[in-house]
Amino acid sequence: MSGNFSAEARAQLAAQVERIVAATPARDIHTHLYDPAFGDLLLWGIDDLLVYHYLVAESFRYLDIPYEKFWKLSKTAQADLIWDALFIQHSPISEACRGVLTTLHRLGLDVNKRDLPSLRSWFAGWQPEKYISRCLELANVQSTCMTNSPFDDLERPVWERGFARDERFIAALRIDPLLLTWPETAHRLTTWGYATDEALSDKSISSVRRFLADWTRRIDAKYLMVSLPPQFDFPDGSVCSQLIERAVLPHCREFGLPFALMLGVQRAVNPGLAMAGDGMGRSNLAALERLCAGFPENKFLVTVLSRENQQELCVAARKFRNLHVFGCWWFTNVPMIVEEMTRMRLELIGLSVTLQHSDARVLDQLIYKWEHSRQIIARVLTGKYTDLAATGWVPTETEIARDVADLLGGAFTRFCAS
Ligand code: HDL
Ligand code: ZN
Repeated sequence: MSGNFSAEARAQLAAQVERIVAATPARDIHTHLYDPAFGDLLLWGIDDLLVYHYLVAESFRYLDIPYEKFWKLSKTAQADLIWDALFIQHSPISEACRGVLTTLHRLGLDVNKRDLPSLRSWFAGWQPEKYISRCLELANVQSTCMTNSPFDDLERPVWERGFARDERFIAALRIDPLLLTWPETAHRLTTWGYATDEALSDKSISSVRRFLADWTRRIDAKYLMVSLPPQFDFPDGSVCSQLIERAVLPHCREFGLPFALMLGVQRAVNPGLAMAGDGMGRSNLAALERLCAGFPENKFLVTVLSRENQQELCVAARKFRNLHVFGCWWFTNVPMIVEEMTRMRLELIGLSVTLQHSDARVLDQLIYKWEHSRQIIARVLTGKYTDLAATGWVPTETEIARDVADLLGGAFTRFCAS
């Protein structure tokens, strides 16, 4: 089949890749989901799907209700407003709207009825435990990494009480308040028994190290994570830089854990929108290169929010084997950019990348976020394998399955173990 890889052969290859991508379980390496032991912190069902902050932001483009009035409404009333604005008054063609419909459709519901009350009664019939398995099965997700913050007053007590873990929910230690709001965090650490002063004395640093070690062990964290603004630089003498260099990176080396950086989020550009009010900006990836070069014993898991940063990130990954690129984060998780990023990554860094994570906040979102991503990954991979076949190199079923497993979490697992 070299040279002229026939149209029929290409169609067979496309079907083969699509089947393998659909059948390969994914490891979802960043979500905001919770082990069922956290009770109501694990969001699921039609109303949580509708009040997802992506849809809140989009519905406010049509709603003239004051922000404060909206936030005082019940979740059901908020969902009613969003459903009417984004699904009834206008066709639900945005990625976040389409996602709700994909999820409902895959659950076997007839969205064409446009009947929100009947959708609600269907969800009322489910228990969380059973529904978790249903969603993971439909999404073909074998495990999800949570976003676990000791600074979250609702989450912390559950960890302190202890609970039997659901092994499908993996922990990741989120440390934004430590790096971004040090003065307040120093005070909180002191009240928790980690005596720190605002000045980053050696005593403070060792307290921070003890805090990180205690929580890493308590939750069995698989990596540490922080999201950073476009202005992030390293080193720049800031408290953030010093805490990274003197506490976080030594801790990660001691425990053999990656440090995950999510770069480019501009928090609260519109505070009235609450969680829906964050924006983005282009990051300075020279800071990342200095981290990777300066700390070759550390492992960096990185995703960036700006489309304009994606090529630089791929090139940085070509330079530093201690850098692992992951996911199409947040505002890049729309088909036109996912397709571009997926192709760019395969062409620039091959298979040593984790193409996607869901960032799901609502359990049922796993179904659409992975359905939409798998469609694109299969399409782009088919194109790349077709390019190979044109040289006479036709990938075998085993090779394709191996490659897809790598792209959907296998490469991440090896990177963490390296
Ligand atoms: O900081 C993060 O982890 C982001 O993913 C935010 O949680 C954001 O609100 C989000 O959910 N993006 O998908
Ligand atoms: Zn997230």
